[in-house]
Amino acid sequence: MADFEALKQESRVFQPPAEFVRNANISGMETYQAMCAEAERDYEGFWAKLARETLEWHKPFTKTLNESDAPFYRWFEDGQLNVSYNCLDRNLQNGNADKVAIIFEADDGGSTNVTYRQLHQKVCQFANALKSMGIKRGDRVVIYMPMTVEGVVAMQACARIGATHSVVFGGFSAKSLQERIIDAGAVAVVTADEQSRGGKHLPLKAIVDEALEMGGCEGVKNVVVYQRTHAQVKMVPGRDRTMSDVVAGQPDTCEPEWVDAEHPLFILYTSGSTGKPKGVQHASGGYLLWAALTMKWTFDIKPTDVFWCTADIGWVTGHSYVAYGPLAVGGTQIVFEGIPTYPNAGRFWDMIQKHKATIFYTAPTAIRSLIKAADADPATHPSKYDLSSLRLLGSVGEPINPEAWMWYYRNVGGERCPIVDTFWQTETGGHMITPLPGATPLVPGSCTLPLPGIMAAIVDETGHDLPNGQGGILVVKRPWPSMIRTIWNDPERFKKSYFPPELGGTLYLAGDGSVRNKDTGYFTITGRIDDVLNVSGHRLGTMEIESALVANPLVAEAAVVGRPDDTTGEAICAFVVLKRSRPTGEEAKQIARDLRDWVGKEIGPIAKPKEIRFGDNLPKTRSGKIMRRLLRVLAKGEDITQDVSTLENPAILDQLKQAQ
Ligand code: 7RM
Repeated sequence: MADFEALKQESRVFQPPAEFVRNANISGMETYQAMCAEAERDYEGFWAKLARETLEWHKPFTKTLNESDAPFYRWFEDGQLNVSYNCLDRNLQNGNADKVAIIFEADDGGSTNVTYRQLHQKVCQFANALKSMGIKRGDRVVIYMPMTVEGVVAMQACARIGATHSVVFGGFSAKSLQERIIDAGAVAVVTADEQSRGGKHLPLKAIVDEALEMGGCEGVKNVVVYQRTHAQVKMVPGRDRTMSDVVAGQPDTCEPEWVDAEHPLFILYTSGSTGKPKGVQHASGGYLLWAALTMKWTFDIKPTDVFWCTADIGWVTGHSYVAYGPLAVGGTQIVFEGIPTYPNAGRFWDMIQKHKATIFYTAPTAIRSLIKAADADPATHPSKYDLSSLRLLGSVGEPINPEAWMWYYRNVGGERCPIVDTFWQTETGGHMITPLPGATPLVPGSCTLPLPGIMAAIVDETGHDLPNGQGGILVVKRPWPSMIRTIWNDPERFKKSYFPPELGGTLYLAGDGSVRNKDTGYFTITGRIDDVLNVSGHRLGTMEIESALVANPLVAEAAVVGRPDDTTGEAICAFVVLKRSRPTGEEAKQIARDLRDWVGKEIGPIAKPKEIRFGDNLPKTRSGKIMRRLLRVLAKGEDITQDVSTLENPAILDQLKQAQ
């Protein structure tokens, strides 16, 4: 157990405010420790009790965890429920009907409130519309939508009828969208005419058309178009209809489809270490349980809170902490369509002031860019706004450096709000390692300790426990309810990726390195140990970007690495060998620009390399393996000090050293 006495000696430790300790849902370190001990003592009993208290079951479960087909774990498997019922109907019955569920703020600054009753009606109408198209339990529906109430409605409506949604982030290209539609075997796509971000209108429907025209998507029989901007878009007769058309005349109630707890609620594609994104499949019961519980534990949500998670519904954070978690606990939340820097970099602070947000959850990359912006334009500094409504701050998506943490703490939180630095992943469904605001003393840069019931540990390459102070591989020793169930269409890859035989086959491999503090046992995440990059909190596989580059007719070979970046955390650096001779000067610049656009088209703008360097070759071992380790050193602009005698072509390093 952690030695909390030791924390008192540390220079920068922030104790939970008295107010929090008095009122928090989990109050004090002793309570936290007692909960952890309870989970240790009776693991299944611990989870069963929480699942009964937190969710409403149509048919109660009698079996908590089935490990007979490990690592394909099954939770609450003989129980039945409906996720949308738990998020909406429950709130109509418990006095929340006229409570604001969503404060929607549009890109242009206009805002509207949607109550639980109204949201329920919208979801029911759209659920009925989906049913009228013949969409039924188990069918997959791809959602390619802007951050709007209708995006949440589309997700909840799928859940209501037992259809499995797969949300694709609106920044992904037609090609990426097509791949996901095919892999998921989608029967319908829900989209919008355009999205409005930062004052610009960006096409969505046209990208859907392009994706569907690429072929292989013949299973898609219906495309529903939410008219966000009312732009003229092509409508294919018999396939495409507007959202207002399909809901017109639909009843505003819809009997929920009761599904087994293990029924797939959604598939969300995420990058792995090979080229093809993985369709992470989540189950209804266990996933919702953790989305709701972490709202209560990590965010300490109370009936009067105004919760704001800035993540897009295209990412897992927008699933758990926009579309499901806040509704499952009857919370009021802000849904924001726009971007942090429009009309200026004070937008977040302005919105917190305007809507009196009490809990604010964003990514370190946003904080870092707003620090820079506030330096450049003091009018956008948080001190220019009244942020006194805030009581809790959160961080997610990548490690937060202590400098950014301190700025956030001082300038946004007014030194009164705890910061919960939440470590988790698409695969984990919800928070894993995070402070509890009414219990955990905070240390900037550390995500502190695992939540009760989460058996996180650090091991070596053979799966053996490492002592505190020694860096290693982050694993989870026991299954937990909201964990990934499988990779859609690829159970073998699921086993190999997350339960590798080298670690013994029973440990969940997160893919991150970590180290625990010698005295406190606090975890610090040291970054991915595989070929996954984290650029502005977005997960991207190096192989994915390499495949996109070599698909260009000019390119013979490409190697992609990450390098540290002050704002985006990591930046993408690509080393490219062309089929023709190595370009230099203006020509190199032009080809680099073309290749960046190419990657933007192949994957999406988020995957565009920040830098491209051309070489006659890449550094390779005698057996032909590209030495990415050396390329990472070069990308950082550092000199190579390692022994390069095993290289086939050491001379190439000099050529690749220079940025072009
Ligand atoms: C929620 C999300 C997951 C990867 C994960 C880490 C990194 C996320 C933190 C973090 C340090 C954090 N899902 N990561 N949160 N690293 N501290 N608080 O981001 O699937 O898109 O990414 O993100 O590397 O493995 S994700």
